[in-house]
Amino acid sequence: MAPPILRQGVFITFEGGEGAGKSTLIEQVASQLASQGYHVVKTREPGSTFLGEHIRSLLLDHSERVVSPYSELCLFLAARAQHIQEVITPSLEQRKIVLCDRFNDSTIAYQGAARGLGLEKVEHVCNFICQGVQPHLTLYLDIDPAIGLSRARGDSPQKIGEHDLDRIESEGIEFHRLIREAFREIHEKDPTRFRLLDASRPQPVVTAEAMQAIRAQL
Ligand code: Z5A
Repeated sequence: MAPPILRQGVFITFEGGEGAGKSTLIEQVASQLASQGYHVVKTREPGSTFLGEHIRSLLLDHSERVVSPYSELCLFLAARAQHIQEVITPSLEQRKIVLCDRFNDSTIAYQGAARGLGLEKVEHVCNFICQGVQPHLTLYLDIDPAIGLSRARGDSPQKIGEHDLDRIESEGIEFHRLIREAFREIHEKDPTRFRLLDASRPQPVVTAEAMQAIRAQL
């Protein structure tokens, strides 16, 4: 069977709090799309380029150093600018499906809301550095942060705080609640592009709903 031909590249991002199931979902979606003959690129932020992976380790390093929220924002954006130039734009030009773990909406939720830099200001700088590259579809995995954090560390919601987490994961539960509120606000403003999936359901159910949304986009 001939591989399906896309008229243009398709850029799909995956968003959610810690342990919502983004990486797992991307693996499932990528394998289903590849089995149907689509050319798929899996990528993530921060990371996926030489510069981006270095920035990732700086950002997630769990040391006692205090990082300015503005420095944090600039580093995430630096990784993104490089990622767009090296990976996202070339893949879209080759009419591939790009599946990206986190993008601008994470920056708006984490730095804009939870770090308090302001949702609109952060959205504005994100748009500036992206130069028109925006996701066609975003699948937001919505989950109670207590459940997400416990999934991320593979234990029960009662044990929060007992594990060795990275610098951002180890913020308190209130920080993670602000992130969820911000994601929900983005969904309310733009429900067509920013699709909310209830991530508390079993993984195959979440994947089936994600695939339905993706098929509609293709
Ligand atoms: N960050 C930021 O602040 N600003 C930005 O602009 C960007 C990022 C781009 C990136 O770390 C960090 O950077 C992140 C946001 C911040 N904060 N932190 N920390 P990361 O990429 O390493 O972390 P993450 O994106 O949060 O990934 P994660 O914790 O690995 O979560 P996930 O990918 O959503 O979950 P998962 O690995 O697919 O699943 C977690 C576990 O749950 C795993 O055992 C699965 O088998 C299980 N799972 C998955 N789905 C289900 C369902 N449906 N039911 C039950 N169990 C499930």
